[in-house]
Amino acid sequence: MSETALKPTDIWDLQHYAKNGFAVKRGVFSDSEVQEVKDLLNPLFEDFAAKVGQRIRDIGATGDVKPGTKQPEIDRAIKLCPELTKTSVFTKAQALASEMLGRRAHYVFDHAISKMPHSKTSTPWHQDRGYMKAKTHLETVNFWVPLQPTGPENGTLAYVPNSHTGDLLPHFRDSKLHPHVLRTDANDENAVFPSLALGDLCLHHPLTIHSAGPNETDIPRLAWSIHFGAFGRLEYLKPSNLWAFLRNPMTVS
Ligand SMILES: O=C(O)CCC(=O)C(=O)O
Repeated sequence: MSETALKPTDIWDLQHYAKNGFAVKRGVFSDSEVQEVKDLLNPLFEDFAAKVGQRIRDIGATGDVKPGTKQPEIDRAIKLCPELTKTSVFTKAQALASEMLGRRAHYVFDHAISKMPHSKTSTPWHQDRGYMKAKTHLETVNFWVPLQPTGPENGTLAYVPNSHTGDLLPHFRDSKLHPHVLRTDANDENAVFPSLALGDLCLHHPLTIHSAGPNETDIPRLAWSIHFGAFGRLEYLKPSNLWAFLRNPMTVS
């Protein structure tokens, strides 16, 4: 584990992002802005087992394990709770994405993940683009907003610096893991594990290799990921993506 790449108090720096494929921005949100999102997301996780479906799953709940007890996850929480788009967390992240893209950024995708207390479930190394069918390219900026202080002890996002400059790597399913989960083989000897205070965020490129480990603490580790791109969800319809879809129908995220 290396913290050295994170020594600057604020690596919100487009050069750092361009070089490493991720960045951390400190103190973006107030406690009440974070709380606002928690108050909207937490009810979505209630009675979780009854809600499991295509976009709602617990990747730790394999075999007899009850969904909701390990790592419940909700794709496109915004569809279930449109008020999320009115929160400062959303609008500030969108403004930062616009700064990065050099033009107005639009929503593409979001998901919320609650790593339950003492959940040993990990999110294996992957590139976000690995979850799309081959040749589907969305040029997004992918934010990860932890809703409590987060570090290696409760499953912060870990990054392999500079991994976004290579190709999309092969991603595999693993019979020991939940069927939704994909993993790639990563050389993680230089991986960094940012410790984030309440109000900090990190963001990454869709090809940056990242993962999240177990939660060894007594409280859930809730995080909200939001992806923005210059064309929003319309980018799925650009000819090369439509062609990829027609050749190999996918579940559009
Ligand atoms: O929050 C997690 O555990 C993993 C999130 C992740 O991989 C992502 O948002 O891309």
